[in-house]
Amino acid sequence: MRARMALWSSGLTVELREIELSAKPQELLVVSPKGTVPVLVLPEGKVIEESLDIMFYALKHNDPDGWLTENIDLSKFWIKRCDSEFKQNLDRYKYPERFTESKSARPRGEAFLQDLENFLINAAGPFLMAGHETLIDVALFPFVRQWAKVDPPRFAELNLPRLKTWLNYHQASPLFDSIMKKEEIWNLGQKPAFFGRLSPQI
Ligand SMILES: N[C@@H](CCC(=O)N[C@@H](CS)C(=O)NCC(=O)O)C(=O)O
Repeated sequence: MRARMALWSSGLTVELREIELSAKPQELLVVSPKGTVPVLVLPEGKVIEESLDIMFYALKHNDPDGWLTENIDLSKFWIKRCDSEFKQNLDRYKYPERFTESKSARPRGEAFLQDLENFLINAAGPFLMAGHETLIDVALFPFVRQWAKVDPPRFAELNLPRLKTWLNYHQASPLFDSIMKKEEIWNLGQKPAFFGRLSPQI
């Protein structure tokens, strides 16, 4: 989701191959054996297989909304925390049956959410690092959204007013709306589907 948002913002257009994680096509595993999505294959064949790296690739190409302009090192630190410990807690909170220990996931994840709330308390405006949306907001928001959806009544009980406003802002944004369109599952031989806010240049 965050890779899509960065691609959309950058104005890059890519061929989109939507897959089902339960039926990963061989073509994906050939270019990226670890089998996670998203994966971006560049025209010269280089493969980018981490969503954050796709964000940087897109925004280094073009960053019209200034997502890379402020506090990048601090943003990277928090995104790393999100991608490691918060993501691990999210997986355990979402799928407790898949793990031997999952009880501590909720309090640990909620502590991370409280850290984000504190960030927003200290921030001048409704965004985490700057007076406008930047990389950290876009990179973290899909994970917070997933967390909130696991147990909505529990999330509603949490005293995180600024984080909830922040989450609602991103969920209601035209950018999020633009990238959430449902795509057909890709099949070899189909007419290419394109993704991007600008028309494909082919
Ligand atoms: N660190 C990776 C994580 C990507 C990831 O875990 N993606 C999930 C889908 S959101 C996935 O592909 N899971 C593989 C599976 O369920 O088989 C990234 O951000 O690109």
